[in-house]
Formats: sequence, C-alpha cells, structure tokens
Amino acid sequence: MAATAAAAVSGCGGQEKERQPNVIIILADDLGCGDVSCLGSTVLNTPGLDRMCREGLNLTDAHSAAPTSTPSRYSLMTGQYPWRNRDAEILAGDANLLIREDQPTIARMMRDAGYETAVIGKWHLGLGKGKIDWNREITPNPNSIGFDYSYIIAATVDRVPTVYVENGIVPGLEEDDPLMVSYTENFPGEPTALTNPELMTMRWSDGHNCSVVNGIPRIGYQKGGKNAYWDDETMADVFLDKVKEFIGKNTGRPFFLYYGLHEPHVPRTPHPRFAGTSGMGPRGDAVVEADWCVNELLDYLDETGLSENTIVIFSSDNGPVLDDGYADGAAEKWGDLTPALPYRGGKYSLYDGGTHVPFFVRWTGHIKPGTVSDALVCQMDLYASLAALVGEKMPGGLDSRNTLDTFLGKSDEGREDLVLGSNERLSYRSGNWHLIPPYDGPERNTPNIELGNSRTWSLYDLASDIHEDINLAEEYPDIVSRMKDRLDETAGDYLDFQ
Ligand code: NG6
Ligand code: CA
Repeated sequence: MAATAAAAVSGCGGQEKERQPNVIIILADDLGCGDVSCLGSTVLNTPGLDRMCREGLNLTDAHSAAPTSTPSRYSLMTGQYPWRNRDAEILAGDANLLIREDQPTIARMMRDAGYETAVIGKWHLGLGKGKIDWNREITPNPNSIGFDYSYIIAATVDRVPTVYVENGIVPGLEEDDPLMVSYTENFPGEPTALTNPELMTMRWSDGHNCSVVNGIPRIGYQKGGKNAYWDDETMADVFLDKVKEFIGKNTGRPFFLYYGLHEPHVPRTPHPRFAGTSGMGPRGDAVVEADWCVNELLDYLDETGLSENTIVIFSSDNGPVLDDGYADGAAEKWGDLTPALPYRGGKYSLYDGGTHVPFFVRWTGHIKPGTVSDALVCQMDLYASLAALVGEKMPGGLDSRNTLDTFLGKSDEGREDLVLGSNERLSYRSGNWHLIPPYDGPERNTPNIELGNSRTWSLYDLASDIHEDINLAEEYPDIVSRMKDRLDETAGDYLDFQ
C-alpha cells in the first residue's frame, strides 16, 4: 500500500498510520448543467446537488471526454482518450468488454493502492468475449478489470437484456427459462413493439421498437429469463441499497466506488413516489429521483461518520437530451428551454453542450464549502489525479493528467488543452478557445440537437461567447492554424477531416 496525502489517524499501539480517504464517483446519465438548480435551472429543484455544491467544490468548466456514454466512460475508466479505441462508441447490450483485461484502469489502480473497489449501476462498457451466454458466469466482466464487486446493468435501460448482473452472474434466472438476447433478429413468435403495440405503456418516437419489457419498448430482442427482469421503477432504490450495503461493509477500510446513476436517460421511469413531483413530466421526475439518491448517500455518509474521510465526486457522462427516442413529453415540457443551457448543443453534439457537464466534489473538512473554480477539467484526469492522491505510479502512455489540486479546490489551474469527442468527430479546447473542424453530416439529429457539423472551421471564444454563436475562425486564422496543428499532433492519426 502506498503512502498518501490522506488524513493521519491513530493506528494500533498508538502509532500514527496514514488512512486513505474513500473515493466515490457518482456519474449521472445525460444530466445537463441546465438541470441543476444551483447551476441555473429555472424549472427543476435539485436540493441534493445544490448541497454537493454548497458543501464542496463546483467546477464550472468540467467535461466528459465525449458526448455519449460508452466513449465517455471508457475514458474515465482507462485514462485514455476514447478515440484511440475505434470501438468506443455507444455499445449494444450484448457487446463484448471494450477494455482489455491487461489494460490499466482507475479501478485496478485503486485496488493496487489497497482499496476495496466496486461498481454499482450503469456500466455500458461491454461484457464477456464472443457470443454471451447470459445463463452462465459471464467473463470477462468488471471484476476482470479491477473491481472487487460489481452490480450493474450491462448497457442502458432502453437496451436488452433487462436484467442486473452481479459479479458476472444474472441473479434470479431459472433453469427452465433461459435468457436469450439478440441484436440482429427477433426470436420466432416473440412479440415486438411493431407486432403488438398494445403491450406498450410507453410509446417510442425513434428506434426502440424491438422487445417490449414491462410495457416499455426497447432496443434489441430478448426471450426468456423472466424471473430475472429488473423492475424499472425500483432501479434507483436497488442501486442505492447496494451502494449503502457496500459502504456499510467497508467502513473499516478504504473503498473506491463508481456509482452509475441511470437517470435521466430514457426510458424515464421514476418510482411512483417521485411521479409528478417536478412538474416537468417523467424526465424532470427522474432528475428529482437521481438528486434524492445523491442526498441520501450524503446523509448516509454523515450518519456513518464517513464524510470527513470520503471524497464524493459527482458528474454526468455527457450533455443532456430531451426526446431521445420515447414520446414522454420532455420536449414539450421544456419548450424553448434546453437543459444544456447556457451551452449550445447537447448530448451527441460537437458544441460545448455535448461534454460540458456538472461537476461537484465534496470532502468534508478538506474542501472549503462553496468553493468555485473555472479551471478546465476532464473526467479522464481523475485516473492520474487519484493515482497522485493514493501514491500510485501512473503507467506510461496514458492521456490522463494529474489535476488533483484542482479537483480538491486547492488550485485554479486546469488543463491547458483538451481533445473532446469520439472516433473521427473531435473538437479541441485550448484555454477559452474551442475549435471545431469541418465535418459532413446534418446540422441537427433526430433528437433535434444542433450537432455542430459545418463545412468550414469554427472557432469560438467561450470567455465572451458562452453559447458559441459567433464563429471567429475567419477573424483569427492564426489561432485556427495553431490549434489545428496542436490537434493534429495529438490526434491527427485518428482524424479524417484533413
Ligand atoms: C441511441 C438511442 C438513445 C440512447 C443512446 C445512448 C435510438 C434512436 N437512440 O442510439 O435512446 O440509448 O443511443 O445513450 O435508439 S448513451 O447516453 O448511453 O450514450
Ligand atoms: Ca449518457
């Protein structure tokens, strides 16, 4: 175990022993800055997140590495830019593990430092090798890349299989009703949203018309395994209970927990006790539910006396979206407002709203309550930063940079620059400048988000133009050329705009 910068506590025999702080990363799914009341939401009330902000640090220029889940999570987990891995794109529910078993991960690094490690919640980084047999132990799984314990949903709530996976095993399966999953064709005779629309209690607006489970049409086909199906409405409670159970078991040793909230990703199915509470329909209610989970977790840490020894990090895997394939009224409720405000675009977008996400850090007694920092930070840098915290060496060749002091509110110095995006669709931040190369493709996608595709180079000054309305590329050709060169140096081999 490595020596750390952690608080010293009295060990046995009166010796001073370093006690490493616990680390919890809570990652919401598709939550925007404009969804959080302390960040300016005028339509939602988020007391749990406001508490994170009030009791800790608010990083106002924080980014996921990419504007969708899999590449963003890949980067947080591996400390590498997602575009270095061509397969790091939104994965199907039966996709294989995207991370090599010998690849460095933030979880393995924390485990090497003596931490008990767990992932609870949304995974979306693939499972197994080859065709998955869901009725046996699935390996590799999160436990193969550094987690001591895992209780996950394989992909997203809108993708089959609709079952939990605990340490590689689907709990609750019965032998005479095996679970089968396909993303290519339906199982003969099984109903789908298209053949049996009467089964649906929620309507799809785009995609999402394969198997119907619990009244909800999903992506992908599924047969059998009924006894193992999750209940969509209790998912938040199931995860939170597992979270508390894991923490409760590890009060005596340092732990690292990655807690993947499934809200407010589609389908939005908050528990009935939250239904109608936001006044903004199911999407708003799902945000309220996620916020409640955060508040409960903070309460639990306070009650168990762990808050002073636990760093809680909260962020979101990508920018927000309203209609993401289900007709749940979100677009109508928000109207002209967007949950990405004040940023342009949203989930899927090259504009700032694709990756500019809420980011709070609470460490009671260590981070001054109400600290605000405008430093440019990225979730990918948590790997190197936590390695510095626990005194672990970083493997060579990673993109993750140590910005620990910034994550702990001790410094305002962030990253000098940052490449954002996945696969060939990248943009580049340098200081306050945001450069978006020209890309083919529609201006808007089906969820009606401005994607940032343009035939010409775009350059925005986020300091004076937070909504990226004024393209300064023609006015500042030198800056474009300097930034283009830097982007080329870093990611040239992976780009196809040249
Ligand atoms: C899209 C889905 C969307 C969502 C997204 C992944 C359709 C039409 N849209 O393909 O609903 O599941 O994938 O979201 O199927 S993410 O946050 O996990 O990246
Ligand atoms: Ca997401």
